[in-house]
Amino acid sequence: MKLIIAVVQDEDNEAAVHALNEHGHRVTRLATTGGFLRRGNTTLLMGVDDDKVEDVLTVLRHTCRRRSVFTTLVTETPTMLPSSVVEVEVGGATVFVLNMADMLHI
Ligand code: 2BA
Repeated sequence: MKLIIAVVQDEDNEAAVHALNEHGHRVTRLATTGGFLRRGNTTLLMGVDDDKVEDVLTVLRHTCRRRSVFTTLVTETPTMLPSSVVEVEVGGATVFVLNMADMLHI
């Protein structure tokens, strides 16, 4: 079995979870915050059989989009301007697939 941890953008969260449920996958959503942009994102936890991993990845590929985001970087380096606007490409999804020893419903 695998534990899939997927960080998705909040904008894609509803569509991704809906599609995952439609495909029979159980999902736990966590409200999280990206360390770089410091914006809200959503982390999905899914415990799945090995043969379901590819289906989960396919659903995420279809529901999670890449987006460009402009963000202000504040720097404390004296030689640089106090802040600068940069364009960052976010997503589709950042996915971690971990081996899972067991999954229990108690
Ligand atoms: P954030 O940390 O807010 O990062 C948002 C986007 O900013 C990233 O998109 C990436 O394009 C850019 N970025 C992140 N760190 C950067 C840096 N040091 N310099 C320049 N650009 C940087 P994604 O790669 O699609 O990541 C989306 C979100 O997924 C991240 O939000 C974070 O919450 C999570 N994530 C990504 N990689 C991760 C990792 N290796 N471990 C844990 N979480 C990760």
